[in-house]
Amino acid sequence: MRNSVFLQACRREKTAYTPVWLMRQAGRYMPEYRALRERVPFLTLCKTPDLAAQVTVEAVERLGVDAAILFADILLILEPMGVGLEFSKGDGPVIHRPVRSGADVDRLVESPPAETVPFVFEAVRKARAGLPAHIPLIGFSGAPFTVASYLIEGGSSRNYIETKRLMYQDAGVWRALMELLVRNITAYVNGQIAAGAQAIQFFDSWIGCLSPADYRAFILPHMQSLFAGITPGVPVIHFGTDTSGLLELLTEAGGDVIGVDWRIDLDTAWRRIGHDRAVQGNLDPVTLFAPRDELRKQVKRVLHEAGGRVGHIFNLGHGILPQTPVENVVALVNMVHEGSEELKVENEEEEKIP
Ligand code: 1CP
Repeated sequence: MRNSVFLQACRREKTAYTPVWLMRQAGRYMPEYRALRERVPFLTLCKTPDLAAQVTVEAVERLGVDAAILFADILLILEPMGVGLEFSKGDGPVIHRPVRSGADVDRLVESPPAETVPFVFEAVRKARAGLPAHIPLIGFSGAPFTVASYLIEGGSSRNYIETKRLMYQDAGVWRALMELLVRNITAYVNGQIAAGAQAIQFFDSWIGCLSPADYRAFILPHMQSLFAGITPGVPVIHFGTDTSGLLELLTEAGGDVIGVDWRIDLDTAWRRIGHDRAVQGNLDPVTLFAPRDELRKQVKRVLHEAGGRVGHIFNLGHGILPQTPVENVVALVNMVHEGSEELKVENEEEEKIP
């Protein structure tokens, strides 16, 4: 397993080719998944370890990617807090009793994930057992801000008005909420690691709505304490979108690998992050709707920007969209593998030129 290309890249070791996996690689764009979902509601699927493991493993088999990501959701940890989680058809997630005040934060139920979401850890064990030995399993959690945004807004949001209102209104309440989420998320991901997850990704999907000054004041210390609590030896990927204004701060917060979206060139991003960290990204998910030639051109551009340096994990800049044609996703994985081997040969030949 030490020789898995994905884990090697996380550790910034030399790899034979550039590893690739894709956020949301198991999900609605896959006919097999849609067929399963016709029979099983989403939350039931997440709570049935055999099925969650099956979906995790099937995506790897279908795509030929270099890592698996556990089938679960960042919102699963909210249900045991007593806020009423529902995935309604079409409208996305709903939190029935959103948190809007200090009294609401005080009412949040805090209990060990091993008791409240044992099905996630069981899914990790089953997925690990079902995967080929050389394919690592990535566990994950939402990061505190992104999780809090659902908890406070009551669902998806555009402007995060309630979240920021709470953040600006009462520093003590905000801190209490962040500290509770950090404790909970730490136990949750360490539980996944104990069950067999070999890397962890923190999804801070909506962090890009914050100014750098607000990130520093309201988020950075909590992210640092989150990273400090993770079981050592397991690489952690720190992912966000719309983070072009925040890359230095995300790096300061922590992570062995920093996720980069497509709104910035990968080489520019990597320079700002520093070449002493690995990076993951950063193709626009919508290029998967482009003709093959354009897709290939874009894949080559990203690989070129990575410059054959150690520590690049190819991914999209955000998750695969549900309408994406599966065959284009398979083609992308092959293009990354072939393109990075070609680039490696070119680089080696250049080195030989006196
Ligand atoms: O209808 C369905 O089948 C449900 C769709 C779905 C799926 C397939 C949801 C509901 N969650 C998931 C699985 C999921 N979610 C995975 C595992 C699959 C994989 O990656 O292969 C992961 C890693 C997530 C993480 C997740 N959930 C994020 C972070 C990633 C991202 O896209 O930024 C977020 C924000 C969520 C919340 C969520 N879950 C589901 C919905 C509809 C939403 C809301 C998204 C939004 O607010 O726009």
